[in-house]
Amino acid sequence: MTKTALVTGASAGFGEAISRRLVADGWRVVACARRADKLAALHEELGEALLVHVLDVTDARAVAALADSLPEGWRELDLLVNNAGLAMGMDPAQTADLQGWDTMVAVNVTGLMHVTRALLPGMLDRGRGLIVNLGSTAANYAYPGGNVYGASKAFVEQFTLGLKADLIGTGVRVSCIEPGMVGGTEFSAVRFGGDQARAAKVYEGVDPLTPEDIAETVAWIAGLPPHMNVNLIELMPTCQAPAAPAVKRS
Ligand code: 8X3
Repeated sequence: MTKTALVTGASAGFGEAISRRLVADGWRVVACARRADKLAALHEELGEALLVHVLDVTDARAVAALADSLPEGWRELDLLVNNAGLAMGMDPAQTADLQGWDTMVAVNVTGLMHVTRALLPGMLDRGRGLIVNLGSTAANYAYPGGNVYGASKAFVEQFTLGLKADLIGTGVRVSCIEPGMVGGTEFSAVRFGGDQARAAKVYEGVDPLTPEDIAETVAWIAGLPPHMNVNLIELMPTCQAPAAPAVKRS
């Protein structure tokens, strides 16, 4: 039987690659994002296996109505990929833009929380389902300017583990993927407010992970037998390692 997934942030980057991969693997995908034009292009490419659903995860009312707003036949979700997320700015906490902080919390924390809460009842009724949350290595390895972004991803990790505790015995599984450096997405450009040159510099001379690597991981987790749960999985490109603690010498 064809399985159905819902992917947030499906208009670009990881979400787009994950949607593409799931469809290639025989899934049907409800692709959620704010940008209708990007979703329409993905629909054009992937066809009827992809359902476009325009959604802003920070719109609490739309998220609360999410399960009921899906068309008949698309409501029995086997997989939720909580992918929508962003980093805004890399300034130190003492000078960082508060609006950027609020947006990160609204999307990475509140949005993820609300989407999860909206879709959990259906999974519990059916006694099966999988939630895959996109975290980050930034959750566990702090770096200058990572402040609220890292903290929001630490939330994603801990929320995943909390869900795991709550969902024991229900048949619903939950996983957190924590990638390090991934290239080929708009993540870095968004982080630097559209400064493409600065964004590109991050990946200069490195061979980072790709969105397809993340999609591969989601596909692997989603294909595991029902008795297996990946709690947390951390990924880095071969050229990256957790940084040593900083020391300020006089
Ligand atoms: C992104 C990882 O290290 O580029 O989640 O902030 S990092």
